[in-house]
Formats: sequence, C-alpha cells, structure tokens
Amino acid sequence: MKFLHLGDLHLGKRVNGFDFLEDQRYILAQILDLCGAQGVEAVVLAGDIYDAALPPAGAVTLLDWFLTELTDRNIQVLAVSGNHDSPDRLDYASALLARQGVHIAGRFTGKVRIAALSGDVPVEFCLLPFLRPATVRHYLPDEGIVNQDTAVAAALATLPPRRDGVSRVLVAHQTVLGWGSVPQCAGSESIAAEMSGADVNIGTLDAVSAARFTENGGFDYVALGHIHRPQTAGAPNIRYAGAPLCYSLDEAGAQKSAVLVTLTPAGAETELLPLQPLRAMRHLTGPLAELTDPARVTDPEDYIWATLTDDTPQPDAMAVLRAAYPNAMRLDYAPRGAAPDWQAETAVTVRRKSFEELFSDFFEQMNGRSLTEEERHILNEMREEGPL
Ligand SMILES: [Mn+2]
Repeated sequence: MKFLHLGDLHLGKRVNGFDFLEDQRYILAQILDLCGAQGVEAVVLAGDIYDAALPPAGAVTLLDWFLTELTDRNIQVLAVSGNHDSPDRLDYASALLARQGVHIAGRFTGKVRIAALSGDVPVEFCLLPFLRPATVRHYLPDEGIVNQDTAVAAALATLPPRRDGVSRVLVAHQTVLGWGSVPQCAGSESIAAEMSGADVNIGTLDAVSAARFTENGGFDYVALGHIHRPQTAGAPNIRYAGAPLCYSLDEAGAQKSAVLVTLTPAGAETELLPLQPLRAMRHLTGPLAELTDPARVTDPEDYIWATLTDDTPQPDAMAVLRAAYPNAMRLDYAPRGAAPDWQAETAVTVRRKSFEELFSDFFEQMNGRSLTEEERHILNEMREEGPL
C-alpha cells in the first residue's frame, strides 16, 4: 500500500507581496503526476492546508480542483487542520466528502477520527487536527491536560486498541521533539522565532514528545505537518513532509519534496520524491551590474534575493534588478572587503550624525551634488514646522 505524505500547502499564501496561487497550482499538478507515476492509493495532507482561516476565493477553488482531480483518480484523501486553518470551515461538508473518499478532520470533538482503508495492507488512518490544550480539556476534563504534550497524549488515549494485521498511520500537525532532536525550521513557520532560541525542550516550548507516538501500540508511520523543512522527528517513521514550496527567502535554494510511504505488514518505508517549482527561489550575491548582465541572467522569472557587493548604494537598484528579474523579492548590501560588522558600524555612524548631516548625505548620494544654502534653509524651516 503506497501513499503520498504532504504538509503545509498554505494555499492562498502571499510571499513578500507575491501571490503564489500559480506556483501552488503548478506544484499540485506535479503532485498529481507523481501520484499516477507511483500508483499511490492515498494522499495525506498534514495540516495548514490554507494559509489563513479565511482563505481567498482562489485558494478555495484551487483545493476544490485538487481534491476533485484526486478522487477522479480513485485516490483517497486524509486531511487534518493546521494552526493556520479554521477547524470549522475546513469541516464544511466533511461528512459528504467522506463518502467520496475525502476524509477531513478539522475540529477535535472528543476522539480521534479513524478512516479505514482496505487493500493489500489494511490501514487505519488516525486523523488528529491541530490541538490546543483548552480544546482537548473541554472534552476530556479529567485527563490532567496542562500543555500540548499532555493534550495529544489524552487525545491519542481515546483510540481503540490496535487490531492484528491492520497498519496504523497517524496524521498530525504539532511541534514534535524526538528524543533530543529539535525540529529545524525553514523560517516561514509561525513558530520559527520561538524555535530559534538555544534552550528548546519540552519544558520551554509547547511541544509534543515523539514518545507519545509509541504508546498504546504505536503507529507504523506518523505523518506530520507544521515544520516547513522536510525532516524526521527522532525516528525514521516519524516525519515532517515539509512545505511543497519555499515560502520564505531563508529557504532559498532548498530542495522540496513529497514523502512516498510504502506500507507493508512489516512497517513503513519512505522515499523523498523531489518537487520542482515553477519559479525557484534563489539568493544571488555580486555587484548589481554583474547580476543584471543579460549574458548572465538565467531563469528570469525566479524569485530573487540579491545581495549587492557594490561599495556604494546603486541608484534605483530594485528597478534595475526587476528589469532583469521581474520577480525580485529582496535587495540588500554586503560590500566586498567590508568588515563583517559593517552594518553595525554603519548603524553607529548613522546614530552619531545630526538630522541635517543625514539628509544632506542622502541628498548628495541621490543627486550627485550638495545642498545649496537656500535648500538648507528650507530644510531647517520644514523641520521646525513639525515632525518630519
Ligand atoms: Mn505551516
């Protein structure tokens, strides 16, 4: 029995002001091709299906198309909500959709939903929506729930005992710490900032211990969402699929993938299937003239982060860059030969200068001449009139 594990589609997401719907449709079409080529029976969507609780219409239309294409191919869908999804809205028509083989768990309602698939290897998919302790405590008030770890443990304890000869897969969307391993964020997660601290463990972070997935008979495979970089969480069969696209410039150049899971009576085997985006996200470093030299520009539609090594700010640099790369997203400077703490030094210099000095420096850089006495006079007048 083969299925594809995906997470964090974030349909409707905008990245640095750019609408990603076309990129998302492209990658979903590629995933449909992979499903056909690999002969998968099911697709798992491990939460953050949408980027927002109220997704734009284009995102809803895109999911509608994807689910329809999957069911047309007789592929079952197993989906849970993530922290970005509205649990109630995701549950819309879920009972009707389940009859078509699209199993969605948006809300937690006191027990874990199970979707049983029969095939060469019978399997129970246990669908755990993104859990907050208060939600679980509402249904299971006597379980001593104080954090995400105890909330997930209490929810999983509602599962019936495992049946012989039936595989079990968990689909969940949580921060999971696996026996000393801490998830490596990609930068686009809502928890990326709190995960960057040095002291990350179950006590300081509201996370779930991977040991919870071994209790009560355990699972053959745990399909996780929430962290956008593909990785395991303490064991080879507990895995984050990662987002199918780079959603942050910090991920520039990262290889994205879908997880192909093969279930046998002996357990789960995984293989990462690489995904190729419509437009890659790339970080380029060099002088502006070199980066935008027509002879050197390749794949101009890519999303570009340019770090300019020019010694001085270049006039209209973003406009020049966008003439070569229309989807350039960010531009910053790192002059060649500058001290590593160039930016810190600049900050200190800037802080020491008066307003008039700063403005005349800027004026000179933009216009190639210094302020006249009259202009200086006007500047000071304007400054006295009110806050600039
Ligand atoms: Mn996410």
